[in-house]
Amino acid sequence: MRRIAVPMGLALLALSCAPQGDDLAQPMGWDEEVRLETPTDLEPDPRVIEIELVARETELALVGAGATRMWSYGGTVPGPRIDARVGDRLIVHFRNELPEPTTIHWHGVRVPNEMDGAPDHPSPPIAPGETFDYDFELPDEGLFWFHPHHRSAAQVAAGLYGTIVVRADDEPEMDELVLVLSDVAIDDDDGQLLEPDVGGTLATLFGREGNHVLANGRERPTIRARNGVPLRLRMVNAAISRYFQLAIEGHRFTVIGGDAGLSPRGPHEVARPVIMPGQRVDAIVVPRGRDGETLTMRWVPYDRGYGSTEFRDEVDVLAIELVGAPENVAIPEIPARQVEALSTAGATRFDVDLTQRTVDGQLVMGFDGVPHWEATPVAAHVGETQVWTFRNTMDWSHPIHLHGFFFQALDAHGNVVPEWIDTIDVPVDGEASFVVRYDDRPGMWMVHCHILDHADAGMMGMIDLSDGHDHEH
Ligand SMILES: [Cu+2]
Repeated sequence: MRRIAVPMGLALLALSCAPQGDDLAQPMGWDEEVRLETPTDLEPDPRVIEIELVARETELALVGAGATRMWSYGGTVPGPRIDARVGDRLIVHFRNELPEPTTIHWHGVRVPNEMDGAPDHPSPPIAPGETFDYDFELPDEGLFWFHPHHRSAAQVAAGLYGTIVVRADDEPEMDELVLVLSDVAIDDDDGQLLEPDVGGTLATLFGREGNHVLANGRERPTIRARNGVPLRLRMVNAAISRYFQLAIEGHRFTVIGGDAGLSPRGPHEVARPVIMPGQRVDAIVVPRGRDGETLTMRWVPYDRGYGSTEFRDEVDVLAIELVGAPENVAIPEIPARQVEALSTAGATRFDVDLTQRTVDGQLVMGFDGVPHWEATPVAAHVGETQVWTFRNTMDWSHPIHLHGFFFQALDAHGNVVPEWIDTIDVPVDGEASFVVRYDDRPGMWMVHCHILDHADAGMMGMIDLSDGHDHEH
């Protein structure tokens, strides 16, 4: 009896865990409350991922017991997690079943311009009932995400966001959780989403933060973690305005990566990582305590301008239930990444003031006073290097995101920081600069504030990247 009991037990364990991709070493059901859907791959070629994706209205019990009418990719919030390897081709057969047009933007992925999801550049938004085939390569490692770029504040706030994990061949083997941080604005009386323009101009200026903080679509979900064993948290901030500053009592985070996979800086410890809207942070925590103790990862108010910290409480984001007596497992060796600093010699320079004004009683935000719908695109050429400097005289920070290209930040002394990123914070009464070199993907590219209320109010510019060939003849 004893001899067959062991393999049977193992087989049962494997049956219940393997389909979800669980590591057998982790506690049973460790990620049950935070598991992200993984879509069915229709293509047998291991280097091609071909999936169907539908955006539609979905009723979900996100908060409390009642059902909230959300918009979702494939019926869940967040939408699916697409798992890939560097160099894979991703084909997404997308169908819009929403009552309004939409697009999908693949945040951080260096896609060809026609796959970027910028409305009318070159394709118009996908009308209700229509389809669009996205098809591109995943050239870089890292955690990426996708979301609409048409009425983005409203559509993302309604639940439209999903993730792509692109793995390199040499990533460390360890316990890992992809964590999609967001929030949702719900009328707690009827359980339904608040209108996207609730609060009017002042709310737009501040950037709307939902009244419920979500981790993988749940309010304060629980994971079960091995006590004293390093846990890799691959985090993306999918909230439309909220900055996530995170803390775990008595613990520190070892940051190993960001927007573009593992960081060339190598592992570095921080007490409270901050993740801007759109940004990714890859960090290891070693959860440790008594057997059965629950640690709590909290959202801590972060000063992103007027009203962002005053009279605000911390919010529990994720509960970590410790399983077993504490072990002493070291953080595994993190593979090194080398990134060369871009040279700013000969770069074209652009200085942009981030602005707000009122036109006919309407709030208009923009670059140098001009909203994106009136802006003249900035000309750029393939191979050109540009240095962009954003100055912020407003009362709120702006996380500026460039589509299609990674860039490198300039520090306070103007030195280039050799790390690829795609979002940079422009603090209150401050400025921020980045250097970008355009590779051979001509087209119209967006650069905008990732507080999506700000982007929709006009804080966005266009870069018209040409390859030097005259397409008129
Ligand atoms: Cu902004």
